[in-house]
Amino acid sequence: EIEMALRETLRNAAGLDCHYQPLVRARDGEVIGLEALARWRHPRLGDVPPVQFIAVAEETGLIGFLGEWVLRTACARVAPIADIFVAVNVSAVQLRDGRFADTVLRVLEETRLAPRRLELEITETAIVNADDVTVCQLKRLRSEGVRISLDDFGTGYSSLTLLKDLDVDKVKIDRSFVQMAPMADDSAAIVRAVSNLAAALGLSVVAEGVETEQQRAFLREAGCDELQGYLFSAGVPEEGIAGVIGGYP
Ligand code: G
Ligand code: G
Ligand code: MN
Ligand code: NA
Repeated sequence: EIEMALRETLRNAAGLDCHYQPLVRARDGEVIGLEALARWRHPRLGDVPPVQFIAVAEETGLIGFLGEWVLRTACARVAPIADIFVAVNVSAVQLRDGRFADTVLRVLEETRLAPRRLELEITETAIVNADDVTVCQLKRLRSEGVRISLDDFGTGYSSLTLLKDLDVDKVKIDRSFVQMAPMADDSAAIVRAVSNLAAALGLSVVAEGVETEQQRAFLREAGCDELQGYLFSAGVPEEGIAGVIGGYP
């Protein structure tokens, strides 16, 4: 039933929406980016959680359409906002389609967003299990200036030593580690280790799921470059963007 409803929704984009959550520079609290988060409200099914409809879209081959809709919507919305980048989540299934890189580059042209202002968030599992088509497309997009970030880092099975071989610019430390640090010593140690290694490899580090000032202070001290979480703002609809950009000193 979700599949039928999703097909119908994608045909006219009704009920589909894109929310935006700020990414804050750890050093001074300036908002430097916005992560696009897909939302879907169906008249009968109500609010369907993204993990659920994205899984359905992946299984049914609808993810290409859905992903392109989110990408175009988010790029168009953020392009006119000076000095802010947009981060868009990309599923492993999208990357295995050989047309993906072309689609991204076309959307950038259409929306007049400079490639450097787009960041594609790929999960750790997708990158580690990347096939040739995926690897090739990620290289091409990076060579055009698009940034790649490794989402939910720490939840997969990759090792820290693998980081140096991956074609990525940024690592997003999963919120499960962020939220246990600074209270739990082992999580704090993981955050410090990832942050130090990433710095040594020239990668930026983002901490996700920051909810308290105590976490913020710890993460800044641990060397994270960017912070994201409810402490600053949850995802907001596009009308709310003006209210969440600016600074969180
Ligand atoms: O707020 P949140 O519930 O939006 O997101 C839940 C999960 O869904 C996260 O892992 C997030 O990365 C994923 N997600 C949200 N929007 C998109 C999207 O447009 N595409 C993909 N592939 N994943 C998304
Ligand atoms: O996997 P991904 O990082 O794309 O997931 C984004 C998800 O994390 C979204 O569902 C978003 O609503 C959620 N999220 C963002 N900030 C916080 C936070 O501070 N705490 C919690 N619990 N969830 C968050
Ligand atoms: Mn993400
Ligand atoms: Na994440």
